[in-house]
Amino acid sequence: MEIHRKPPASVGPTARTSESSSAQAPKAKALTVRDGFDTRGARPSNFVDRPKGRPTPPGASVPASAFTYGSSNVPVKPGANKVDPSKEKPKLTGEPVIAVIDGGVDFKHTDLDDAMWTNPGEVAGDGLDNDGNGVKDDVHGFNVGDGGGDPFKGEGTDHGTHVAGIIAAEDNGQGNTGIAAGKAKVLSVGGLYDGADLLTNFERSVDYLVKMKTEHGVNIRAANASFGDSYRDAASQKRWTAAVQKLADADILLVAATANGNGSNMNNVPDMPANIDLPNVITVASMDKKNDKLASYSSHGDKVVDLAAVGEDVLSTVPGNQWEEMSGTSMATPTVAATAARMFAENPDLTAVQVRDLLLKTVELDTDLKGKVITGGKLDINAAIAAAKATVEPKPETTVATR
Ligand SMILES: [Ca+2]
Ligand SMILES: [Ca+2]
Ligand SMILES: [Ca+2]
Ligand SMILES: [Ca+2]
Repeated sequence: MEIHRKPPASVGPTARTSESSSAQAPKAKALTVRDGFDTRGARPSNFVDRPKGRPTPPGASVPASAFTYGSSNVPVKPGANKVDPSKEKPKLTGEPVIAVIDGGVDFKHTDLDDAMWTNPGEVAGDGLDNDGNGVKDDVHGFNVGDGGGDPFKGEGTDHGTHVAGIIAAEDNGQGNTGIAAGKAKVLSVGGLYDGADLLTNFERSVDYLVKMKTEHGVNIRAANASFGDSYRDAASQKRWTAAVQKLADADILLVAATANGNGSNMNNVPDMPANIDLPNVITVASMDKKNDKLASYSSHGDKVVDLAAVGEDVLSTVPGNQWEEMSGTSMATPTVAATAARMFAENPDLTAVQVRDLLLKTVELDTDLKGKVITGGKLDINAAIAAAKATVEPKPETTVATR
């Protein structure tokens, strides 16, 4: 079965809706972006800070104890976070960093420039690899396509910038506000659709992230994967799994988009990396803009897709200080990644597997998702954050002796 793909917005000549689609694919190359098509065909001239279609704030949250599905649905497998105790690991401090593996992020965007991770060991623009990680001038991330330090280059930058904004666009009265605005930083791994093939680029992205976390102490907690493709050969599947296992070993959550296959069931599709069965992987389908039903363009699979989140008509950043609405599982996925960031911010001691577990346990059940996703539910941002907060050990009260 051929999985239905749509090209990144930046290479598309005009508007693409979920009905128009692959017929307009501008290039013959494999299309791997998990959507990101402009639903209007033009950039909006007036921006609203809170796009409709964004999951709504307070009130709707339900205590974790109210969830009825069995914990057997969310197995936590052993061996997820293998830690070599003999190795001295650098202490991770600061805000959680979310890696956006994608077409690159416009790190100069006025709604993102203060939301970007900045490499403290790197001097910008001197042509040197100051921090000795093998990449020159990697100040805000890495370009896996050309091996350089400028992530904002190549195909799919509209898509990558949009994904980044959903996570962390600034709460500044302009454009949109990311779910983890002010609480997380975005590290852009750009160039995913340039240079080598998707799998090789993914492996190199993982190596960069793992090195930055384990050797340079960058507080990378999750990677967003709004891309994917079907890989039928066992050798490729093994490589995908090995790369995701490296993320697991470094305690990095992988938030992955299922396909935009217009209702296709992904249970028996070797969709990488979304269908990799490792406990640090959380796989996301898209709800419609009302957060009422699975979006018509979204795929699903009650053995492989964990939950759904709003991904339709989501307003977010695109290059050149612009904002645009896009739809796809690509947009639903960073919604979950950003929520994970908020959870890591609440309790930095949580592991990737624990955050995944809490995200799944706090979903809001939805009859439309029964039999479609493992949890039968959709992301509940507030419940997830509250659950993370509840894991924080209360600090022992300091008794002030008055005499
Ligand atoms: Ca700014
Ligand atoms: Ca460097
Ligand atoms: Ca430098
Ligand atoms: Ca903003």
